[in-house]
Amino acid sequence: MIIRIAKKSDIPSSEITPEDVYINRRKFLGASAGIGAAAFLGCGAAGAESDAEAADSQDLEPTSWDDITTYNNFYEFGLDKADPARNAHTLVTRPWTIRVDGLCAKPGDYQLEDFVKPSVMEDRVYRFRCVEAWSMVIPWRGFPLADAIARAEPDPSAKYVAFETLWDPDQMPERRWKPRIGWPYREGLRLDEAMHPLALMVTGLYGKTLPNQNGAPLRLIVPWKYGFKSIKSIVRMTFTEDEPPTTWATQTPGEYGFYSNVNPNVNHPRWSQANERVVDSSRLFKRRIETLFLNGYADEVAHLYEGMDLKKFF
Ligand SMILES: Nc1nc2c(c(=O)[nH]1)N[C@H]1C(S)=C(S)[C@@H](COP(=O)(O)O)O[C@H]1N2
Ligand SMILES: [Mo]
Repeated sequence: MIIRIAKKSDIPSSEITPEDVYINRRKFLGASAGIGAAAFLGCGAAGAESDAEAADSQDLEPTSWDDITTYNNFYEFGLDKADPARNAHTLVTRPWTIRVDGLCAKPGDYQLEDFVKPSVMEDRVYRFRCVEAWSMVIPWRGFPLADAIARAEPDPSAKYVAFETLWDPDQMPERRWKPRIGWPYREGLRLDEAMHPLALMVTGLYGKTLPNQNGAPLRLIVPWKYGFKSIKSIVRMTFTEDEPPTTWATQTPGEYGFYSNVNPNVNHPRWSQANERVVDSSRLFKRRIETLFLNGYADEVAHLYEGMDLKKFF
């Protein structure tokens, strides 16, 4: 297995450019990129793997606010990418309670305001890779999941942490898929993965409050895993001894595993994971880049999987 070295995976808050700077930079880059695309007309757009540009782990040019907030997967609000932005206004995010339970010393029902500690909020620009082979670069605002876990004081017997999304058919219009997907949406991590400082509990985007379609008021972001691990609108966090059942791995076990680490060497049974389409509606021509092992975060997280056969534990 080829392990590509990630040079820099996140930008400390001190280096974050405010949104207006992002936007100006983007306009400038967008214009020059347009000329480049026109010059290469005829070279073929999306498609063949060999056409994908080499990915640069340092290229963290953020995707636009509009793309991040209108091209979503949040099946409770519809199956089309545009549905969550259209429908998620019915989600009521205040008051919001998070139940912490299972194997821990401090279980309980926490109000959002008590669960989120404003003093430890950070801005992090992460690459985000969906299992459907598209990607974005997203400036999240949140706090380390490790903080929330430490406060719950998990028992030594706890080996995993499971999460659940709100399921309220009155607020969520996509009821037809309930039997197939088995909502509430569930996800989980091994506890050592969850404690890794790159794993974030997210409450914001571009320094603003997280829009409902992106998983308000509280979602998970695990940047080295496929996007579906990053569960939205979390109402429950449970510590367990055994690997918890997760939505997609339960639904289609041959296609989605519990680990779901981004891995260009392990294809989805129905498509390649070797490269990804960069979501950017401002570009006339689709751009594809190579997918990096562990989404470019191998330097930081590859040790978590030492000795594991990642083709078996996909
Ligand atoms: N509750 C819930 N969480 C979810 C999903 C979902 O359908 N429901 N979709 C997942 C998938 S497949 C992806 S790619 C990301 C999309 O996050 P975004 O819309 O903020 O880009 O959310 C993940 N979390
Ligand atoms: Mo996804």
